[in-house]
Amino acid sequence: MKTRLISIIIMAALFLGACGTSATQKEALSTPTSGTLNPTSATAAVQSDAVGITISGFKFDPATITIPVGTTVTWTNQDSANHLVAADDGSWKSESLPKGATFSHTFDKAGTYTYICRIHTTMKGTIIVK
Ligand SMILES: [Cu+2]
Repeated sequence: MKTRLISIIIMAALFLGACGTSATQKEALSTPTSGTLNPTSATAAVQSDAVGITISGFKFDPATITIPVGTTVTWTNQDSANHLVAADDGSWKSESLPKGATFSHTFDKAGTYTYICRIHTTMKGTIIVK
């Protein structure tokens, strides 16, 4: 009789232990999921090989940046007008970006890349990749 009671207690303890483990796993799994729901802040916080350029007042800010090879540059349009970022050599270009929209390009080769806004061709920028 006593042995049976002990085995029931052990079973109960194992059951509770199993529940505790699965709850912890659920929490661990939900953490990256909620992170991907907010890509803007997650990208800024985690990736050190990423830089941002603001499009504001019909200017790229900063207009010229120097970055290491492999850096991802993200342009964010803060103007009410649409802008379309495009490399002078035609190797990459964004869509027409409305206010608040972003465009990203990763620079995998060293070189000096000049670009313009296709809509307002007086807007110019330079990315120097080293
Ligand atoms: Cu523009």
